[in-house]
Amino acid sequence: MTYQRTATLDQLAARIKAADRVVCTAHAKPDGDAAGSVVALTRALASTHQVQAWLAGPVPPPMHAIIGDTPWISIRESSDIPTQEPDLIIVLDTGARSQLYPMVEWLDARRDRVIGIDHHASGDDVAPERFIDASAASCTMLVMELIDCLGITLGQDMATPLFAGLATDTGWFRQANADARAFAAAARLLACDVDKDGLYRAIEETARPQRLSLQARALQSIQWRQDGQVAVMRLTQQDFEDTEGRRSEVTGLVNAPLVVAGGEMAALLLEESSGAIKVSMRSKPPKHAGGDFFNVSQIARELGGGGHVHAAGAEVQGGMDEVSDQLDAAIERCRP
Ligand SMILES: [Mn+2]
Repeated sequence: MTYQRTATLDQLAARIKAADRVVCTAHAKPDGDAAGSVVALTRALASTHQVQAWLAGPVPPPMHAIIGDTPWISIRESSDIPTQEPDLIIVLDTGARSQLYPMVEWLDARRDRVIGIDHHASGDDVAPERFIDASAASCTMLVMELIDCLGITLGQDMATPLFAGLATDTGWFRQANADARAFAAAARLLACDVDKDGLYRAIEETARPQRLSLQARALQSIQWRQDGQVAVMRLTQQDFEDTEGRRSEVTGLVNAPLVVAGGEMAALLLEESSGAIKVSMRSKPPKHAGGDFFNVSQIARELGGGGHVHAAGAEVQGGMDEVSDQLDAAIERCRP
């Protein structure tokens, strides 16, 4: 089944105008774009509808900077779903059943009342009427266009979460998806008095010093393979004990070696409390379109895991040295 648009934004706006009780929700474990989309649309509809924001699964702490004082309902499991029936459910920034896990059966039972807005290239038939635009850098860009279709004036209260989604989904405008349309949207949102520096601080600069201690340990452990193209790092249970670092503070550390010019791939071996080793891998896109690169999805599959071509992982049973050797062998088999 193909994941394509089945409705225009004007048609979805008409569905929203005809509804009274509306639920706005997004993929579980919301990121900046998911939270920003839900919060912006909830605020846009607050004066005309009985609208609820539902955020599924654990909500990462930095998201609270985007949510602000907007009331929201936490859906950790299906029993958290309110009993009052909405007229319309708007699913944002995903159409993937696997990303809607606490709500997917509930949504399936209400298909005729579910609409979707998404910018991902793949998804499922959760929302029969949906607007998909995979060329949009963020879902919040599409929510901004929907707010226009609804005839609602964009205020700072909506522009702030919309900008947060756009900024985080483009890596703060550094990634390839930060195109002319994304910058045009950013310019319009910033003109609504968005405090971008405050948002950056509140979303991106929230670490504890322990994170840097863990990072120092990881960087200290780097071993370069494949003529300096691949960096392999390790973090052991002892490193966590010594630094008082948390598992959640490892997020993003794997990327650090990629600042090196000839470094094409980085891996982080993380000793789990279970004794297994979690292998996280990242690689750079090819220097030129169509060029060679380390396909970490393929390497992950060799290790019994999976993922995307430039971001993948696996959990492997065995000791650190043993798993490191397995990784080396997998890289050797899959090298470009
Ligand atoms: Mn997104």
